[in-house]
Amino acid sequence: MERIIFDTDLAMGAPGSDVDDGFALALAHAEPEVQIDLITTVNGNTDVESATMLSLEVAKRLGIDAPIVKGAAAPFMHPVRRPSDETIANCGVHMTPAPGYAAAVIAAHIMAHPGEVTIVAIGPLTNVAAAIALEPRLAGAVKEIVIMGGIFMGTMSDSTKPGEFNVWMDLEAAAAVLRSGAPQRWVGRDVTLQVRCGWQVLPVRIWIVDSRIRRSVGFRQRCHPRGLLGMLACPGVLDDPLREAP
Ligand SMILES: [Ca+2]
Repeated sequence: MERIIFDTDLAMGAPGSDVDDGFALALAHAEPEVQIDLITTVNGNTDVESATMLSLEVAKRLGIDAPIVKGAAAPFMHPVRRPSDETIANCGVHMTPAPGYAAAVIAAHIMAHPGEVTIVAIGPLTNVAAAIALEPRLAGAVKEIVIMGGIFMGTMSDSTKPGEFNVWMDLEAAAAVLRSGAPQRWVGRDVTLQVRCGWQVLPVRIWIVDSRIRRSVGFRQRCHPRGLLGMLACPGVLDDPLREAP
């Protein structure tokens, strides 16, 4: 059994984002050999309040009972804090995350289970770097940190955001994780760009057909009506679910 902490900037179609984090969460939940111990949220593809609310909603719809703890609202050095998404705030979701702050809860959980828990980080690395700063022994106690981040053999097309988003969003946090000494596996866009999901791809069909996921997509469409149409018209790269690949 692979025990994981799932650290995410889950946005589920907030403007400028994809549904890949929600898909990744669903895949992790569906994998019998994966146990989700904890879900933590971070500012990134959306503001951390929206990411937390959407994570609570998606987890509820999928039947995931892991605690969800809110994390960093802004990167370390460059406060690119996403504005609160009022569209999501007005969707009528009123659930409360578990108490605590993500970095502290991550550090405490890793230290309580040394060598047993993998951190799967699919957003900016602010929470993970803060956890390492809070508890330097974490680097030797975490089983592995698996990261969707970076691009190693090429460049992105957007000159205003050189590199890959999760690293670009919080460079200092990414650097702190890199130099931490923790066992880590980076899966960059070099890899994820090679895997595109279209209608012909079976997992997407399962995703749409599965009633629980369909309801989550419906929620997304309710929040952002153009989002679902855009996704269907332009099947794209699902970066973060590739963290779940063996
Ligand atoms: Ca993400």
